[in-house]
Amino acid sequence: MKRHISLIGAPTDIGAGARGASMGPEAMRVANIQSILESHGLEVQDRGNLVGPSNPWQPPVDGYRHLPEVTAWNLAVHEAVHAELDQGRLPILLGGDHCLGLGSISAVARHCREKGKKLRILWLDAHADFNTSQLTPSGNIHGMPVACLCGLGPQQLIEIGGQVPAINPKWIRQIGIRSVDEGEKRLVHEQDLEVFDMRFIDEMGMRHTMELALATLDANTHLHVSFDVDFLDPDIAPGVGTTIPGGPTYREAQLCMEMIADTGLLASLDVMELNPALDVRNKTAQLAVDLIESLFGKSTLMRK
Ligand code: 5AB
Ligand code: MN
Ligand code: MN
Ligand code: MN
Repeated sequence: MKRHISLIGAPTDIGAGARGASMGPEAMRVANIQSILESHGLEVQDRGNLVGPSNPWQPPVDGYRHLPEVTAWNLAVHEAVHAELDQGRLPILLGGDHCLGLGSISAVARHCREKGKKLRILWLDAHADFNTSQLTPSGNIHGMPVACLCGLGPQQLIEIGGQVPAINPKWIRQIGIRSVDEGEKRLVHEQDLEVFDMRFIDEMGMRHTMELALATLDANTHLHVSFDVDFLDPDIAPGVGTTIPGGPTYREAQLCMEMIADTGLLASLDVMELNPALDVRNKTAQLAVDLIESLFGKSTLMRK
């Protein structure tokens, strides 16, 4: 894992169905993300916040809500994330809603192409985010970034990384999924996405799930984690726009993060969908920071 970290704030809720994820980056700072990572011996630079169009809060047009504004934000995220990777740093994107996973992961994919690296993406989420304009029940683009990355979406979004599709669906492992829309389900099957849903985690346990999700990595693999905070059970993480019951417990989430840390391959991270307007005394932001500590190698005892 790289020891030089850059925090990039993307304060927008442009792709979401509820307002408030725009306050996510500041809530993570208030929860001391920088000093806590520094306390683990990491060098951390806070690059401040990106700027982009404000949220016009309009209904969808042709199945997309705020497509021009979503495009502008994703272009800004793409350039910022790519610039950090180019400097050999590990970007942490502080969202912001999850439509920005497109800008972030397309930048990671571009970087991997340039450097001849393999890419593995862990998508931690209650949702598959695999809708298209035809399938979406909402028009909210935060429900579409994985499909866009796989080349299924509007031209201006799918081409952001300079190559269409930006990624191969085989590079993704989705974990914690428990809410997939009807048409979206068909597309997930059609594209053969590897999904470890909550039923799988219930039956097999988080340990076995993560062993499978992290199988076949090698020293040349860039590991990207896209952490939608609604992955977590809403009892412990109420501060998100789209809560779905039955998510990972505190211990399951910790184990998930610890096993990712153990690979030593984490090279970029998104922390998305945190919504301080719906949180209770910033506890969801604090929990996210706590889990990120584990992701960067904090453990109870010394480990070899
Ligand atoms: B999130 C829903 N599938 O498309 C849709 O939080 C919810 O980034 C999407 O995972 C949730 O509107 C998007 C119903
Ligand atoms: Mn480059
Ligand atoms: Mn999501
Ligand atoms: Mn979600």
